[in-house]
Amino acid sequence: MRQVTLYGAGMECGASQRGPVMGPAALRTAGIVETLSGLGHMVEDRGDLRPEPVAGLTVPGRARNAGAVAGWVRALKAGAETALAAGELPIFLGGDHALSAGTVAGASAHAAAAGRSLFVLWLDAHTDFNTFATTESGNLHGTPAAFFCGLPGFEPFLGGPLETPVAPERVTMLGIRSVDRAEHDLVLAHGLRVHDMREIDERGVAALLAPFLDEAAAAGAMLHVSLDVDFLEPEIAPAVGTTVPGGATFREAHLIMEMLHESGLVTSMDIAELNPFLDEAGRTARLMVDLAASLFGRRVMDRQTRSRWSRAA
Ligand code: HAR
Ligand code: MN
Ligand code: MN
Repeated sequence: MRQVTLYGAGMECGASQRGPVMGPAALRTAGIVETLSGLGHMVEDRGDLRPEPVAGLTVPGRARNAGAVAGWVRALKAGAETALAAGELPIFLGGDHALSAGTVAGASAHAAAAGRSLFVLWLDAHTDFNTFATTESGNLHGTPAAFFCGLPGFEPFLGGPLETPVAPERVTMLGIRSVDRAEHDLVLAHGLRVHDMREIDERGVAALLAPFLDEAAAAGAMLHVSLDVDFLEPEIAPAVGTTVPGGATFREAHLIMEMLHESGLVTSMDIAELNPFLDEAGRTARLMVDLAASLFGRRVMDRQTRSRWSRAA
């Protein structure tokens, strides 16, 4: 049983299309509170966070809505730190993926204060590793991973440098199939563990995820999971503004969630990029809630065999 708290983060200023503002409401309508409570957890919906007001912020390059994004990043960083310090397992309901600049920064600040390391599992079609200098679109939802890994140039987000960046070698990305040219070189140079869809095809998600979970367990680490709707194949998850064909299947995604549950390692989570304006009668919102259910312990059969993770919750 976990103390799960939900925080709406309906930002859309980092995205190219409008609609993610409705994401938190759609996840609530799809029954996220009832579903997680039904699995035996203590679940509390803390309502929607609001961005901090940020005035007169200017950034180099072509970044769009930088001041508004900065306001959300500051509020979300503080929100994540406060929730984790209170012993909660927060789930942040997006909202565009720029929200993770704040949530992961908050989680890493908390981990550092607690003397633990933070591992990050990034489930996405995109690496979201652009900087103000490399972004071609100017959409800041393409930048959060570069921000929380401490790449230079993001000082305007917090009004100073990020004090507790995440070590890039503790970031594993799965599902990747769309990376910009300059972003690609940055990802390689910084040593993130990026597993693209081809690697999933060849090796399977379990073989890619298991060693990462083993390492996080051995380190006594905290684990933040950031789930972007476009990680999934668009035919099963159409409600996202940046669909890319060839995504993770229903079972690949559920298997990841089931392994995460068995690991007992997850300490915070984002559900990002849901755009209900593009959904088909709520099916994507319901799928995201079902994936969260698998992460929080829903299963078909009790396992007869012991899993490799002894800390199973
Ligand atoms: N790489 C592209 C850009 O920076 C697309 C980024 C899209 N990101 C998201 N979240 N939708 O993953 O503009
Ligand atoms: Mn993303
Ligand atoms: Mn994406």
